[in-house]
This record gives sequence, C-alpha cells and structure tokens, in this order.
Amino acid sequence: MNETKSTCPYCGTGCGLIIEHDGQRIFNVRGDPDHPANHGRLCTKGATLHLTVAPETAGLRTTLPQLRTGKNTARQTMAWPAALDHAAQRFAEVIRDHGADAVAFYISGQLLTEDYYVFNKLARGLVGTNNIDSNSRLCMSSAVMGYKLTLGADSVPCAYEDIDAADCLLIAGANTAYAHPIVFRRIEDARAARAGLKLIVVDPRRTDTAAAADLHLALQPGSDIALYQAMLHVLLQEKLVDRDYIHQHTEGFVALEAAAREMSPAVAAGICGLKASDIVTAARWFGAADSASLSLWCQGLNQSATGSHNSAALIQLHLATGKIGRPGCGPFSLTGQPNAMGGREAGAMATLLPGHRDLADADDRAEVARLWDIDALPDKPGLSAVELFDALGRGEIKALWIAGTNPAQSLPDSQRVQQALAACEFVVVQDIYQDTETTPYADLLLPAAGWGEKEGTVTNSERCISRVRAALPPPGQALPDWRIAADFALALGRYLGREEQAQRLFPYTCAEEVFNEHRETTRGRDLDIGGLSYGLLEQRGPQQWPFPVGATSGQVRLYGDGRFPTPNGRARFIVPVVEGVAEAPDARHPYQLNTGRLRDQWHGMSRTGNVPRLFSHAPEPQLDMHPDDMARHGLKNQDLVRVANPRGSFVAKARASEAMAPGQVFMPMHWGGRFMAGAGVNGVTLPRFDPLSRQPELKHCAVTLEKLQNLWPLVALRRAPAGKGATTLALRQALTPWINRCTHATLTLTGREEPVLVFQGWAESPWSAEQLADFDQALGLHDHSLYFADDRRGVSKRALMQDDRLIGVRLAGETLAAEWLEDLMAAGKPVAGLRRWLLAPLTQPPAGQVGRGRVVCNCLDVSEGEILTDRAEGLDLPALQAKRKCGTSCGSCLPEIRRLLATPLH
Ligand SMILES: Nc1nc2c(c(=O)[nH]1)N[C@H]1C(S)=C(S)[C@@H](COP(=O)(O)OP(=O)(O)OC[C@H]3O[C@@H](n4cnc5c(=O)[nH]c(N)nc54)[C@H](O)[C@@H]3O)O[C@H]1N2
Ligand SMILES: Nc1nc2c(c(=O)[nH]1)N[C@H]1C(S)=C(S)[C@@H](COP(=O)(O)OP(=O)(O)OC[C@H]3O[C@@H](n4cnc5c(=O)[nH]c(N)nc54)[C@H](O)[C@@H]3O)O[C@H]1N2
Ligand code: SF4
Ligand SMILES: [Mo]
Repeated sequence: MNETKSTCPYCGTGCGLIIEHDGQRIFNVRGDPDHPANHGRLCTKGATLHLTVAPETAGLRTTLPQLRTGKNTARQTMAWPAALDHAAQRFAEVIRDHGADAVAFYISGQLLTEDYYVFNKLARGLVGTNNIDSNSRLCMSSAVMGYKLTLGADSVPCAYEDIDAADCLLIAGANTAYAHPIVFRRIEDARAARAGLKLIVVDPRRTDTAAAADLHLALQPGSDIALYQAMLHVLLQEKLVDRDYIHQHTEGFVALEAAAREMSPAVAAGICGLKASDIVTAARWFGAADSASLSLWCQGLNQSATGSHNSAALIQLHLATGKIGRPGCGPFSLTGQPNAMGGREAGAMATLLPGHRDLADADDRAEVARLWDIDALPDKPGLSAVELFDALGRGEIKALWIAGTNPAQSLPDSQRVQQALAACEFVVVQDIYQDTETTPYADLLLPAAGWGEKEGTVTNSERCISRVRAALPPPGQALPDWRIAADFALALGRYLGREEQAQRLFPYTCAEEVFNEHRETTRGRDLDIGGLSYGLLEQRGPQQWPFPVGATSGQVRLYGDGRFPTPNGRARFIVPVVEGVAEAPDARHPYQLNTGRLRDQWHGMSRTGNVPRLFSHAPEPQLDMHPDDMARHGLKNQDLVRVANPRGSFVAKARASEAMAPGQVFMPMHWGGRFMAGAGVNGVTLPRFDPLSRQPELKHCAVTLEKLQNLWPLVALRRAPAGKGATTLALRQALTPWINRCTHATLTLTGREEPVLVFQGWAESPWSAEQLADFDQALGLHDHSLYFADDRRGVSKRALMQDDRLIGVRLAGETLAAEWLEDLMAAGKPVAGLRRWLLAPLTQPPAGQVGRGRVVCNCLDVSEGEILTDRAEGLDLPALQAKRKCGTSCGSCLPEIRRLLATPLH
C-alpha cells in the first residue's frame, strides 16, 4: 500500500488529504494531520473521494477524444493528434474568417493553477483574444471587486487561525456548516474554547449555520447593504469607530459617514425586515472596543446584482473600526471552488491578467507581454461568463472551448444557454466524465485527468498553496488539463502559421515548469511567490502567499502595517448603493426563489452524483417553503409544486420548513437535467449581473407556484452491481429519455455499497401497456419478474428477485410501498419472506419494521429516525454518540444532530 499526499478537489477550505492506494486503485482517503487547513479532518464529501475514482466510476469517465462530424451524428472516438488537429483547424478557420474575438474559452475554478496559466497564455498570448472567463465569475468576482474597491487589491487579508482568535464572528450570506464544513468545525472548536465568542449569522434562511448562532439576522433577500450601513450608523453613534485608524490609513470616510448617518437601525429595520434592536446588538458585538471581529462571507453576498458593494459594505465595517490586520480580525471572503483563488492569481478571467494585474491597465498588459516575450496583449475587453453565452447565442462566438465546468447546468437562464450551445458551430468540452448537462453539446469531447491522477497546485481561501498529486495513472488516454491546452496550442500554431511562436510559448514538459513560469509573473507583486517551488512545498508543506525570495514562511495576515496597495497606500471607503434585488416579486410572481447548496452534493453532481451514500442526506430535489405558504396552496409535504416565471419552470416536491420566511422558497442548485425533468433551478434564475463584477444574481428571482395534482405516479428501482460504473451509466442513460416523458421525474441513487437507481415519475395520464413494456425493458425487468396488474385502475407492478434479493421494482398507478421497498433494496437484505407482499398496496412493510428515514450521519450511517428515537428515550449528545458513534468521524452532521436533539418533543 502506498500513500500520496494531495488536496481535496471540492471546496475552497482546501483540506489536505492522504490517498491510500496501490498505484492502480485508491482504497481510501483520510485527512492529512499535517495540513494547516484541516489538521486531519475531512467532511463527508472529502471522505468519500475514493468512491469517485476508478474502478467505481469506470465506464463513466472520458478515456479517448470523441468527435462528431455532423451536428446530429453520434461522436466517434479518435486518437489525440487527429482530435487536436481537427480542433486547431476549426479554431484557425474561425480566427482567420472572423477574427480572434470570434472564439472563446470558458474554464473553471476547479482547474489547477498550472492549467489556468496555460489556458490564459493560449487565449491571450497565442489566439489574441481576451475572451477567456471562468465559472469563478458566478462565484468570487464580487468579492474580488469588493476587495479592490476598498483595499486596492484582490488579497484576502485573513487566515483560518483568525477564527481561533476572534471575539465576534459575523457570517454573512454563507451556510458554512454545509458549504465549508471543516471551517465550521473550527468555528465550533473556537466557540467551545472561548465562552464569550459571539456568532452572528446573516441569512434570510435559518440554515444549520444560522441555527447555531447567538444572533441570527434573517434579513430580507438583497437587503445586506442597508444592514451593514445601519451597523456603521450604530458604530458612529456609540463612538465605536476607530478615528485614528480612519485618519491614518484610509480616505473617503466623510461621504460614507454621511450616508451611514441616514441609515438608522429603525430605517434599516424596515428595509431588512429585522428588529432595530437586533441590528444594534450586532453592531455592538462587532464593534466592541479592544475586541477582535472576523467576518466570513460567500455567495449570499457575491451572487447579487450589487455583489461588489455588498462585499465592500462589509469590508468597510472592518476599516471603520480598525479591525483588520490584527489576529482575529478582518474581512474573510470564503472561496467556493478548490482553486478559485489560484484562478485569480493566474488572472485567467476576462477582466484580469496574470499576477493580479488588470486587463484595463496598459502598463500591466505591457508587463505581461514582456514576460511572455510577445509583442502585445489584446486590449479589447473580453466577455464575462453571462455576456459570453449571450454572444454565443447571437452567433458572434463561433468556436467555444469549455474545460472543467458544466455551463448548461450552472449558468442562470440555462435554457437560453443550452440554445446558444446548440447553435454554436464548434464546441469543445474537456471533462472527466462523458455525461454532464453540457457534454451533449460537445462536437469534440476531450478526456481530462481528474483528481488523484494529476499534478499541480491549488490555493485555498486563506491564500495557502498546496500541492495536488497523482496517485494513479489517468484512465485510458485522458491527459492533464494543462497538457491538453498546451498540445492544442502547438497544433493551433501550425494552422495559424505561427508554429515557431507556439513552440516558444508552450515548451512545457511537466506541471512544475508551468508553475515556475507562473511564479515569475508574481515577482514584486502583492502575491509574490518568488521564494516558492515544488521542492519547497515538498519539504515544508503548504505555504501561504506572499512568499518572496528569502522568506522563511508565508505571511499569515496582510495589512498589519495599515498600508494598502492603492496609489497612496490608503484604503478607500465607497458609498454603497442601497438597491435590493434585481427582480422583485410582484402580484404575478409573488415568491422570492433563493438557491444554494446541500451538504453532501457538489454542484451539478457529476462526481458526488455517482456516490450512492451522498444522496442519503437529501435524497431528491425539494422546494423548501414556509408552512403558511404551503397551507395557502393546499400543499402537504411531498406534494408536487411547479415553480415558474417567464424564463422557464421546474417541478419539485414541496417541503415545509421553519427555516424559511413567508414569501420565500429555496431550491438546491445541484439537480440538473440528468437528475430531474426540465433544466433544474437555473431554468428560472435571472441572468442580470452586477455592473462592476459582472457576477449574476443567482440567489434571487421572482416565481409563481402552482400545486400539481391527480398525476399518474410511477416508481422504479434498479440495483446496479457494485463497482460497475458502466452499468450504472448504461442504466441511467437508458432511463434518461423517460425523464422528459413525464410531467415531473427524478433519477437519483440510493444504497451504500451497491448503487440502486431510483426513478420517480408523474404523468398526466397513465402510460400505455406498450410504453410500460418499453420502460421495463430499459430497466432490465424481464419476464421472470413478479407481475401484478389491475387495468381498470391503471395499476401495474413488477418486481425482480435474484437469490432472494430484490434487484428491481417498478410500480405504476399506485406507489404506496415505494419508500419501504427502496429501504429494502438499499439495505440489500434477503426478502424471501416478504415475497407475497412486495406488490401489495402497503405503506409499511408487513413485518412492521419502520423505514429508517433520512440518513443524517453519513460516515456511520445513522438516520434521523434513529436519532429521534434515542432522543425520545432521553439520550443526550454524549450518550447518543456512545451508542451510535454518529458525528464522531467527519462531524459534518454535528450541527444537525444538535438541532434534532434540541427540537421540542411533540
Ligand atoms: N456541499 C457543498 N459545498 C460547497 C459547494 C457545493 O456545491 N456543495 N460549492 C462550493 C462553492 S463553488 C461555493 S461558491 C460555496 C458557496 O458557499 P455558500 O455561499 O456558503 O453557500 P450557498 O448555499 O450558495 O449560499 C449561502 C447562503 O446565502 C444565503 N442568501 C441568499 N440570499 C441572501 C441575501 O440576500 N443575503 C444574505 N446575507 N444571504 C443570502 C442563502 O440562504 C444561503 O444559505 O460552497 C462551496 N462548498
Ligand atoms: N442557481 C445557482 N446556480 C449556481 C450557483 C448557485 O448558488 N445557485 N452557484 C454558482 C457557483 S458559485 C459555481 S462555482 C458554479 C459551479 O458550476 P459548474 O462549474 O458548472 O460546476 P461543476 O458541476 O462542479 O462542474 C465542473 C465540471 O468539471 C468536471 N471536472 C471535475 N474535475 C475535472 C478536471 O480535473 N478537469 C476537467 N477538465 N474537468 C473536471 C466535472 O465533471 C464537472 O462536469 O455554479 C454556479 N451556479
Ligand atoms: S471541507 Fe470537505 S469538501 Fe471542503 S476541502 Fe475539506 S474535505 Fe473537501
Ligand atoms: Mo462557487
């Protein structure tokens, strides 16, 4: 058995992990005790990474290039040289006929810094276009602008150890318990260690993060700026601002002060829907003299049409109180993706350049041209994500290269995005999986090496650079992303008649060479990593930047000297606009739709969606609603509701949730067209974006709700053998066409060792016998199955057993037994004794075993039902943990277990 140290490829917490493998197969991952981000801990997603690689997902992966020659033909596999030659020829034709700005690259914060660097050089240095943007546009660009507007550069001044030193933690627009679980573990530890530590959470929903807070400010969506301005008002009034700091280290306070004086807590209370006294309390806790305050924020602030000002308004609270640059202090924007920060360093976005340079700055462009030894960089601004897909739809972009992102699912107004992709002349998709919402649009699908198979570096939320290392060879002929980009550049050079230049620009033979070149772009800049090398990272482990030549360690915290990277060294105050959401609810669309993350799924689920146990915490897409709104629409839990606006619609099961305020509904972002009928939540979201950061307002749009009833239901369950990703994929692909023959349908997984596919469908009218027969065929339910039909009632059922175990079930017209049958199949227990009951209309199994309910602790497989039973018997957390061990492994479920133990008994 070998061990290889690497970094988790999911969230920006950037946990270090140890891969246990034999060079052919990864058996397990465990947290790296020496990594400063996690000290050995991992959350549910990190701890199940070995289940996302070969052989579990063999057959799902891309292994050879696949090219489609006609728009409606199937793709054929081909060798790399021919595939890249074809791509180069197509790109060169477009560039020749329509200019360099008729091609574009759309890449990802999940690529490594080395990948980012090469793509950027390809677009700007060889092709000569600034049309290179990243999904980080949907994620971090408002935080980037917020920092630049106020502090003068895009540098996160804080570190995780500030959590340990803070007296007040303000979490704004972030559900850290779900989205950055290991950061949240650290917050829990800090609270346990420091009794006086105050936790304030600003979120319209009562998330698990908010439920843990000392003060939850459940503000109206989009009203953050009014809140932070009112907090500043209180700070001014109570003389909690630091006049010395403001005087010595900042400029522009006079105008901000005047604006804040107008925003009294009473005024803000009206705008935000909060109690004025709570705003005062928050300000007092935050501003207490001689105390340390740290704020953490994420998409609730960034994904807004005023995202840059949302961030700035929060950052300014730190500047006004001088709570920055000291232990426990500062504005700490949590990065979403594992290398969102690295992408900003490499400058691979339409508006940025390498080494924290700006495209708009002529000197910066000239410097990069000099570093790359080319005449000049293109100066025409590039298109940001939403604009890029608009231009694609208008036919202005004729060839598009997509790598490491799934825009057909993750961009707002996704139907329009899909139409644009369908209309584009030549789409290249570089992904690790064959099957995402975007891959059907690929004319050329290129196989990328994934986590566990590639070398490079990533930078996490606290500016810490970690190595990503390979444990296995990539499957088939998959290649590292930077290698694909460089090989394409060499081919494109030939077709552009610039072969020699391409060879000079892309001489790399390994990731380390790319890193060393990237390092040169940082020298003398705020993010200077001149003193770092793969060798040093190998010897001394992960390091924070800056790390200039001669440094012995990275810098934990920035701006301790009160000097900021602005022309005069002073931080700047701006007057933030108070605007509210871009699409306010109205009489026809009275609900505000909020979107975000679940604990155990990752974005479009291309990876986590292959791991059955990651579905157990939230098995299917559900729309969270306030109980009064449910009542208004006559909805009970599990009833279907259609969510619609002029852009589109989707259907989900309604769920009453006390976490929601009336008038607001919440839908997770993860479920796209492969997992449910329609396009998922982004079928209705709004493509309106912040004019400064160009980040779209994915968090809010207005919708109408309609209860669906009297639909004909269908449930199908099918076991796929363990470790046979190919079978799962084949089954999923066989069932996918049926999704859209239903008014609503979902296709998900359950089980632990062996995946069970779960298809739920609802149709306007019963399917014909022929349709059902075709469906059964797709499901592999052959004639030897148990069969029951009552044609008069439109009911028909089948069950297939093998060796006393249930391996397939299909219920149509009446699906009462679906839940316990699903539990039975997931558990894989023998069902011989139940044979005669399998097709009966029973809501409970006859033996009386109740279903276990949703799994809360994924590591130890403990369900909500079990926790509530123990709790009814009077067990507290230690007793519960002694009995069931729940929450003792990764701890991601601890907030929820605590909440379950604290809910009143009925
Ligand atoms: N499990 C999991 N973890 C992840 C990811 C994942 O897919 N799954 N993705 C990673 C990525 S890329 C990112 S960007 C991060 C995102 O991490 P977060 O931003 O923490 O997560 P979200 O659920 O998107 O949104 C956070 C909260 O913003 C709230 N919110 C909505 N509107 C407003 C508002 O107007 N004001 C305020 N104050 N709050 C509002 C929502 O109710 C939600 O609870 O997560 C990362 N971590
Ligand atoms: N409604 C709504 N929409 C949102 C959000 C929201 O909160 N609400 N959040 C937004 C945010 S913050 C983000 S970051 C985006 C994320 O949205 P996407 O970027 O679309 O999310 P992923 O599903 O992670 O896509 C990553 C793709 O890269 C592939 N991949 C994984 N590893 C590799 C690799 O090493 N190389 C290559 N080439 N491919 C790889 C995966 O299989 C997957 O297809 O979604 C945005 N969309
Ligand atoms: S918190 Fe979880 S998902 Fe994020 S880096 Fe750590 S293990 Fe990975
Ligand atoms: Mo993100």
